[in-house]
Amino acid sequence: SKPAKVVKNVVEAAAEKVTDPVSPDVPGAPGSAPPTLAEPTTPHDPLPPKKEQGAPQTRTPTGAATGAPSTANGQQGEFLTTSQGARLRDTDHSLKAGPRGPILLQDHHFREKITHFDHERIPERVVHARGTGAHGVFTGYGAEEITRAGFLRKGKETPVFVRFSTVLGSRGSADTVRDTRGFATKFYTDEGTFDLVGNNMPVFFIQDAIKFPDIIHAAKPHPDREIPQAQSAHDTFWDFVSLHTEAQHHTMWNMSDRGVPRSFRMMEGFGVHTFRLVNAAGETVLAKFHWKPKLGVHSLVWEEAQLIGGIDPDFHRRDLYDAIEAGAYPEWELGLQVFPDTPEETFAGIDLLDPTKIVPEELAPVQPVGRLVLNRTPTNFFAETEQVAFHLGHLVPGIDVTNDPLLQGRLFSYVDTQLTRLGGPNFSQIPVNRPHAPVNDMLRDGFHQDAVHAGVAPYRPNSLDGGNPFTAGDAEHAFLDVPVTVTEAPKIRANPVSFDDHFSQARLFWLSMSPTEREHIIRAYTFELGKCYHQAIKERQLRCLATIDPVLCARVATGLGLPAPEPTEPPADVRPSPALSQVGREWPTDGRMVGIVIDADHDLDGVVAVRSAVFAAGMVPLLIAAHGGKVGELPVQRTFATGRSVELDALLLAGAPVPAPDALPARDAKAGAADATAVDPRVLLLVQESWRHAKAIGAWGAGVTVLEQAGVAGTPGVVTGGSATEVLTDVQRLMARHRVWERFPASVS
Ligand code: HDE
Repeated sequence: SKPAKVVKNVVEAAAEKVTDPVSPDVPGAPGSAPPTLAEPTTPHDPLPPKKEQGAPQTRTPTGAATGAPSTANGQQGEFLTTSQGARLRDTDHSLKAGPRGPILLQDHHFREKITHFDHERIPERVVHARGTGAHGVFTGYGAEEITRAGFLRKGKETPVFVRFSTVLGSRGSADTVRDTRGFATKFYTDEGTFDLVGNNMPVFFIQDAIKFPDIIHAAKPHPDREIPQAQSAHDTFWDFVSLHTEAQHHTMWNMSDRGVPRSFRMMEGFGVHTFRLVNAAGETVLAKFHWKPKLGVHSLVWEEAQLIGGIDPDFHRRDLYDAIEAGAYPEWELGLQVFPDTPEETFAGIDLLDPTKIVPEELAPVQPVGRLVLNRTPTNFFAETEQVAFHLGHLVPGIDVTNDPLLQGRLFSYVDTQLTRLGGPNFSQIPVNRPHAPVNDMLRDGFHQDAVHAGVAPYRPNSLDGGNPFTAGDAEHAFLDVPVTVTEAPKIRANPVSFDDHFSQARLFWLSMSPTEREHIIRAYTFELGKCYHQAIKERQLRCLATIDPVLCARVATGLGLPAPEPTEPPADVRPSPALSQVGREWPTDGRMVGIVIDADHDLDGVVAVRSAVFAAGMVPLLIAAHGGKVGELPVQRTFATGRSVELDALLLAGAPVPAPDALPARDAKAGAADATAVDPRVLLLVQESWRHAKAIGAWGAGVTVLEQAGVAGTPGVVTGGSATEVLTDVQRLMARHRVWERFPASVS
């Protein structure tokens, strides 16, 4: 038989090679001792636990130092290089076979530049594609009694990133369309990232996530013509919501002034779903999240929204950016409606798991638990705003989910969509998505892996990496899945019976509106249904309105030229919630836009004074004149060609500009010479539009002539006075109410 093969230690084998083969000291040499066998690697004791093994955090989204070298890679270097760092001589000409010859395949710089460019775009979000973001800071007020979440502790400051969005439109669509707005907040807390992915409306179209593709397919442009863009005023949307009546409450919110916000800074935000909060003692409550804007909730009027869609489609994006850059930092208070965690999960008869229902604030007041200030615009829109990835499963200890079937479905959807949108599973390593808490996961590899993970044992249990990482307990701020009892029930595709009420809260909202707001709602339904082609759809939606309110139904029916149907069931007996109305209170005017029409001949001293007074009041003055550059010493921000009333919150008239003779179009000779005192028609348009949109208007001196020529002198909300600053005081008082509400027709009481 063959002798057994002798396995040698590799080290010894190597030693044999370099040592004198005849030396008797060498193992294996004739006359030497037999070889001793050893393991290929030397076993060692487990390492002591590592302090932490954070994911690579070279810089945080808020710019906080992490100790690691910066990866900032902008246009700051001295020389242009390739992506590999080779300095370039020329980036304007491709490498050709002679000046008139074909491009050579070997031109790596050409191919790198074009290939990268070809892949610059990523898929836009399937919903909420159009949005804008900002960084800020959240400060807790203290809420230990109801939740152990550390970021709500009194005085605790947490960096945040917020993204506001419309839902339906593509990335390049207009900001001011009638739509719901997203209000998503990423809190980079010490206990992990918490995402509050909310909207500016507290209810949703559907009660079960499985219906999401249906509502979105219905609301997106028609599949054949791909129109209309970013609109709900079309047949497929109204077809769906009139058939799927649980959408009627949310639809009512969209048709109200909430569907056309004045500014992201002037929107409420809502978590929509009910969450479960747990405190350090393990006690739980149910809760709904609310954002309350410091500037109040305000809207555009519909004509303004439509005009802005053409004049400045980036209106909301610009407004947020300009306000932050100007130092008028937008602010919100985070508030909680808190309910006892009972087995029924209801409050005052309202099912807390039904996302088509609100709990009126009069029944459960919103308790403030912290303050949000947005104080920094993104450095790079794509890197931050476009790549931010929210997920309502990003929870922290003290906040847990409930069984709301819409919420449960969302828990699946967000990561799933981000895998495609951000190209793989490692999007949490993109700077804006990196947690500020140390990360020590065992997720490995995959597309776009940015981390160079050390260690050999990304599994548990292990002995090779010292057994770590270890799991945490309560004392170490571990996340707690609240051990709620899951009812023993059969598997079933059904909703609780309480979800069947689709109309009572739509009526509650309607009854809570002021007469002016109701008038706006009537007009919105009439506009939207008037854009539908199918008679049957209009009639079906009118039947829904009849069940909500017969007056609403009758008015919309008149506008459509259709008979008003009888309600199929008597309108619900509900109590209004005055907190839902936007009218009737006064709010700070910080960051509001005040247009001032000037000309070289009238009271420039007064303009200097009023301009300073507008700044001092925390508002933004825009001087509007016939031409750009300067009038006297004053810089002009808008001309009669570039300025339009829709970007203003109030208008002041210091001058009475008449058109320069050569600016007039050639007239019919019979019409004779133009009236030398006739104010420039573009100024009259500014005044008349401001008036029609119920904005405060003030004039002094020559400006009073303009009011007269525009036909608005002496009407509500039009003030005159002896001096510029006196007029501004009155105008600011009117602005605190947002609009001169008396100017709107208010036939519905
Ligand atoms: Fe979303 N939603 N959603 N949603 N949602 C997305 O996630 C989804 C819902 C909301 O600025 C998507 O990353 C389903 C309610 C905001 O990046 C997607 C359902 C509320 C944003 C998705 C809902 C929201 C999104 C698309 C029904 C208010 C923008 C891109 C169950 C509480 C976040 C993405 C941002 C984005 C799914 C309903 C808010 C497809 C399935 C209700 C603010 O995952």
